[in-house]
Amino acid sequence: MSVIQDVIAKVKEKDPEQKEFIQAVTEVLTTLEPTVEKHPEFVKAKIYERIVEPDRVVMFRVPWEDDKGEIHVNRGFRVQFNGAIGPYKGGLRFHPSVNLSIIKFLGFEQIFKNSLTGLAMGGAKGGSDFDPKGKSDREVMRFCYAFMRELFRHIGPDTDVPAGDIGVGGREIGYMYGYYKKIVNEHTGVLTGKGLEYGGSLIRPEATGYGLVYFVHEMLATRGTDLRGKKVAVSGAGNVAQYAIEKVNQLGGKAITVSDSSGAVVDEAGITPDKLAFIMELKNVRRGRIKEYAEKYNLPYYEGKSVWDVIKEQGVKVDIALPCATQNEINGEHAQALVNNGCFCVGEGANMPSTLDAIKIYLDNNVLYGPAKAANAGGVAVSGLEMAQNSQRLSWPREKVDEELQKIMKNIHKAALDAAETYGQKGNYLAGANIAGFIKVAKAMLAFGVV
Ligand code: NDP
Ligand code: 2IT
Repeated sequence: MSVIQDVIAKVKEKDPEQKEFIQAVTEVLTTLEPTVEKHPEFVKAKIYERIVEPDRVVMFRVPWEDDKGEIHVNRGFRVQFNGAIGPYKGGLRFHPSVNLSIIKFLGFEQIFKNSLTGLAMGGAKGGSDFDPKGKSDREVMRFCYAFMRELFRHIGPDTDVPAGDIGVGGREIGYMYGYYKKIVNEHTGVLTGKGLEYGGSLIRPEATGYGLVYFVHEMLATRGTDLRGKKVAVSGAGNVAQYAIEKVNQLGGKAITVSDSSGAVVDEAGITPDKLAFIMELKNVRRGRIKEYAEKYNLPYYEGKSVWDVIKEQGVKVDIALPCATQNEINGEHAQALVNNGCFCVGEGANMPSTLDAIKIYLDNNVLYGPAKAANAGGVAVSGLEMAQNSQRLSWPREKVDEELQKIMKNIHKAALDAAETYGQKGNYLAGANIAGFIKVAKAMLAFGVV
């Protein structure tokens, strides 16, 4: 058995119930096969064995009181996966599905994503099985305080800097930052995605969605085309989806789908800026359901379906797919339907939105496939720029941050293509991104000896 296959087998044996983590390890390690031959020093130092084991896992109880005074207990997590190239960095997810497997998969992916940005950031992820849906602002506030009451002792501006993810946006970061500041008595860049008034960076809210579309723009250029006139399927209606739609519009494309966890909408006329403003108000202010979008614009609404179900079942034609909701939203059948309906480019806004079967279909059909850790790295990249601004005690103008973001996405695209070619996988962004992200971290680990 190859070194790589042996490591994957051991991960499966050790934690057989962690299916998302096993999936992420399989996806990354399988593409690292070509590095084994070129780097016997990695094999000797057991880098492959070491990189799948987190530096540490913190799990804790989060008790909080609802508006009626009833006590609830949730579980909190922070997985500090790999700190070889910088302080731990990665988001916090509040969603009822959160468990150790999901946080480990996200933390593992974050190692390579953060490395690809070219900034000094290690990989981490955290969160809770708390469900913010239907909770009052005060309840969310009390939960965030209770979560930070334990998390504060594990983080710090040079140790570990969390940010947002599903269910954690500006509101939650505000409450967590306010509580951290209160108990530690320091005004410091311990979280990113902060409000502009207290150390946040311009363009951070936009960064993941914009960065995704910048990456897609780079991929399209390799085939001599661009976004103009392209029909784009976007899933989700949250932070990443919203700003992906905005940038698609700005670059001349037409976003024709949107969804949430209750259902999906197809809008063949395109989600124009005024309709996007409606979605933003609906989702960010009123915290309502996407069904209202279908009702307001008199469009068909597909209850209980994902965007990918609808494309498959209704035969909707699209050029580009941007999954921006959650992991494993596109399976093999969805991927085949996308290909059959003319889709030639997939850019992953969400983390691990495609199953291993779906990825195989993209690669077999010569789809331009931008994997999450490359395509959605713009969010954490601007988080890195927020950290830099906090250290300088300066705020950069919007244009400067956006320019840096564009540069970083271009660099990631090039690094992935170059690594793919060097390691005999020409044009394969998945292999290229994994290899390029891995090499830097592996070399740092090697330099430290056996720690
Ligand atoms: P939000 O919470 O802002 O939005 C998530 C969206 O996806 C919502 O529309 C939500 O529906 C939908 N969704 C979430 N879970 C499910 C599910 N299980 N089934 C169907 N729909 C679901 O999160 P973000 O936009 O920040 O995150 C979206 C994805 O992007 C995630 O995979 C995240 O890890 C990834 N990502 C986020 C980054 C960031 O900077 N925020 C950076 C890089 C990646 P509903 O409204 O019903 O909850
Ligand atoms: O998945 C991700 O990259 C994020 N949720 C953003 C992490 C960050 O630290 O900005």
